Parts: sequence; C-alpha cells; structure tokens
Amino acid sequence: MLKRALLLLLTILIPVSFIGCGGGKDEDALLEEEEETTTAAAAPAAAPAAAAAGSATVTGKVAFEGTAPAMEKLKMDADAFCKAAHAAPAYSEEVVVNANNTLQWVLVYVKEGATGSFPAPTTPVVIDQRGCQYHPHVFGIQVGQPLKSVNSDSTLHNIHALPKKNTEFNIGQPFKGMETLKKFDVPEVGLHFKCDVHKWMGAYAGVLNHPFYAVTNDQGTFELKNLPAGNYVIEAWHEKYGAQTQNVSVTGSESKTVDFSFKG
Ligand SMILES: [Cu+2]
Repeated sequence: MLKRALLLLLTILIPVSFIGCGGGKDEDALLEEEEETTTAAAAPAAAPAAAAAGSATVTGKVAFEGTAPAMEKLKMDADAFCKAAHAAPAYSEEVVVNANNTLQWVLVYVKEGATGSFPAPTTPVVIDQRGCQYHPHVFGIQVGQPLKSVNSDSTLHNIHALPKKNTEFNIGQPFKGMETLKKFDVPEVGLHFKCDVHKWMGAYAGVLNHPFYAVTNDQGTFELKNLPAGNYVIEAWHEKYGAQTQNVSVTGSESKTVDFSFKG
C-alpha cells in the first residue's frame, strides 16, 4: 500500500516539477485554463436565472421495495490513516435504505422539458475527501459550474473522474487542505469518480444544463423547485438500481407529487 502511494505521489510530483521549469506551449494553455477556473470561482455569485425560472414545485419520495441488503462494511485495514479515521466501522453508500424504507442517494432530475437558458452558478459544488470517503456520495452540478475537490485528510487521495461524455481528469491531492477546481462541458448523468489509492472510494455526479435536480436524503425525499410551467420527464437515477422516468405537468405555482419505487 505504501509503495503504491509513493508511486502515485511520484506520478503527481514529476509533472508538477516539470511545469516549474517553465516554457512549453501546453503548460501555458494549462495555466490559462487554471486561471480561468480560479477567476470564475472568485467572482461574485450570479443572480438566479430569474427570467427562465418559474415557481412550480415537484416533490416526492423514492421508496425501496423488498428486504434491505445488509450494509457493506468498508475494509480500510490496509491503510493505517483511513482505519484510524473511523472509531466505528464505515459503510459503503452504494445502497442506503433508510429506516422508512426509502432509498437515499438517488439523483432526481428533469430529464426532458427544461427549456431556456440557465446560467451556471459561480458558487462551486464541493466534494470533500474526508475519512477516506467522498462527501457527498452523489451530487448534481450544472454544466460550467465549478467543482471544488477538497482533501480534508492528512493522507494522499486522488480524484479520478471517469466520464463518458466529458473530459477525464485525475488529480492527486497528497496534502490536507488541497483544493482543485474543475468544470464539466456537457450534461452527463452517472459520472463516476474514484480514488486510485483507496479502491472503496467512489462518488457519482449528475451534470445538467439546468438547476432542476435533487438527491434523496435520509428520508428518501426530494424537491425540485422554481420550475417553469411545462411538461416534464422526471428521472430517478441510482448507481445500482438504474433509472426510472415519470411524466408530470405543472402550471404557475402548482406543487405536484411524483413518487418512485425501486425493487431490491
Ligand atoms: Cu483516497
């Protein structure tokens, strides 16, 4: 494990020291890109897309049918830091069935019907590497909105994005307090992140070109706010149980309920 971590650290440090030498075209492009993301993050928060947003709401819950599978304990023994970070066992968040028989970590979002332009918020979405787990486990983010990866652990993590439609990246963060900004260019639901040092670490993003998304909580509920009047296809996406869709129409400041149910 130590040998692997050292190797990974070397792969990170070698390109960094190379950039330090200055010169090449690629480096300039890289720095420019970095500057762009930093500037965007520092800018004041954009006003909400008032023109395009409405006042309808879709709320609901995601039920879990069947017997909840036993929570999977994460085996962190191979890494002394990660093991010591947890007084009690840590569990996988792949399948989290709540006490009220609902499912947590389901991304619920408008799949079809969101028309208009929704500028990306400049406030970053934060993904934290803490206790050798990603927090949050599932999140939504808009196209062009910064994603801030933070390492809160005094150990090496890397955040490796494995997109199918966006550009792959792999950022090593060997020290506590490190932060990196990245953006995504196109919508993509189920974008997977992993850490190459700790194989149990995983997270998923829904990259969307509008703000109408939510992730189910420990009550299995969600709320899609500020919807303009319209006809929508709502999708509920779960990393293990797949995706389901339902149609809903809303007018004015109407509030409608859409419930989903996944079979275990
Ligand atoms: Cu890690």
